[in-house]
Amino acid sequence: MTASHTERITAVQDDITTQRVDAIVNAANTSLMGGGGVDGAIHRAAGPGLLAECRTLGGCPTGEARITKGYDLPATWVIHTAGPIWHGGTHGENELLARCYRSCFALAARHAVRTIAFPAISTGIYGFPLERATRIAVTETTRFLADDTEIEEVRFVCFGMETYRVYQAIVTGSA
Ligand code: AR6
Repeated sequence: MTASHTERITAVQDDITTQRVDAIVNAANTSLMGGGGVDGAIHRAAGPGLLAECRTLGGCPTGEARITKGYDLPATWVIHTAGPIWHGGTHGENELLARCYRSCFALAARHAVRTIAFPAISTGIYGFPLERATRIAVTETTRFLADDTEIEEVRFVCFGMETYRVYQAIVTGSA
């Protein structure tokens, strides 16, 4: 029997590049050519094969996602998504961020992914307010899992204490 969708959502404070899951998500940019933050960390840990494959993809519009192999990472797959840059909240940022999560889940489903780890997309360099972004991440995940029986774990990997605190509160429903 499949665990209820809330039991399948976890939050940890860790580095996403070390996660032993079927797929990790990369908070990339529309070029898919690497960058700073979690994108830089993933490319460094995966090795040059990742960038070589990314070069063949022709970029990724904001809100969409693309999948590559994981190369030297413990994860089999990397799902790259381009989150929205925060421009004050009146430029469709909420919907674009929600679309990132939906696009990632759609690709995960097509590749028989059972365990998937997400970073806090758009909340670093792109400046999306953390609590607002976390609510969107958890809402979209809960919606997806309500109709899905294949995914066993959606792990939110938080890079700092503050991010972890916010995710933990929202995932457990105490905020
Ligand atoms: N593991 C998990 N989370 C991490 C890691 C890590 N190793 N490193 C950073 N984070 P950001 P964005 C967290 O800036 O806001 C890049 O240049 C970080 O603390 O990586 O979507 C891309 O190429 C924050 O909580 O991504 C784009 O140009 C979260 O990951 C741009 O940054 C997201 O922060 C994307 O900006």
